[in-house]
Amino acid sequence: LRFDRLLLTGAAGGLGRTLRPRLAAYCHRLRLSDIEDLGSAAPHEELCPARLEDADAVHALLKGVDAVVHLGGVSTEQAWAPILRANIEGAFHLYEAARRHGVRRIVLASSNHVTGFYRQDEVISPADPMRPDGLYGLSKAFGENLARLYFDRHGIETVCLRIGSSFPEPRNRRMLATWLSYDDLERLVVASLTTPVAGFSVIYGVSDNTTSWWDNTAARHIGYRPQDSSEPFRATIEAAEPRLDMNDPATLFQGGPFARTTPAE
Ligand code: 15L
Repeated sequence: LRFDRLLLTGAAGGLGRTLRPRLAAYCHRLRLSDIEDLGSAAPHEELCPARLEDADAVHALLKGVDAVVHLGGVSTEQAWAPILRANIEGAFHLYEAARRHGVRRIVLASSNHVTGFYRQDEVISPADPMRPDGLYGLSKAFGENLARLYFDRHGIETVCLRIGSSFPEPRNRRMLATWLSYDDLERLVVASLTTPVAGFSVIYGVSDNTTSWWDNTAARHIGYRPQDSSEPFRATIEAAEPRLDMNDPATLFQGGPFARTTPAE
């Protein structure tokens, strides 16, 4: 057990529900937050529902916490108002609260949609300029820059995880490149929490897939070694999706369907 108290935000979401039982092994107390129902608390758990745009609630959330896994916020492309409240104002409140309460390490769920307008025939690294594929990706770009500011100015360490597609199995052709297995997700989050020197790091959250758009050499210093691959799913996925529409932005760009024009725009 490395931590006295860890905070997991977005604990009722897809990845929050996945990490909730897995993080128990690394802390004495796990504080869980979301706006959705968190169910009932296990003996080691503290349930703290909070809206991220509520500064007071977020400050209370960070009190007495050693490190944060921040998954909370909007996780899809949608209208600007909810993105502004949860991902921009919410991220700001989180970092201000971390500063005020002396929290030294944050693992930030960023997204591959920070660079979603690179093409699928390009291999990029975290050093390449951001190219968000929509308002959601833009909000994640803000989160990464916010984290950078709070490291440069206040020494709060952040590992920004540009998560690809984390589901039980890859679901389509694109996910052959972007899939992050749940076991690799746990490896990545635990490495990000426990590496002695994290500084400000940006890493793609992806398994060891044969097809890859992301050079993840930058992940080596935190000790993340993916052990899963989408390759065993390839034949089934390609058979189900034999043709690709080469005029569809979802085929051309790394962000897939997020790179299409949406009603929000
Ligand atoms: C994301 O950022 C979303 O939160 C997730 O639901 C997936 O759609 C993922 O990206 C993806 O790119 O597959």
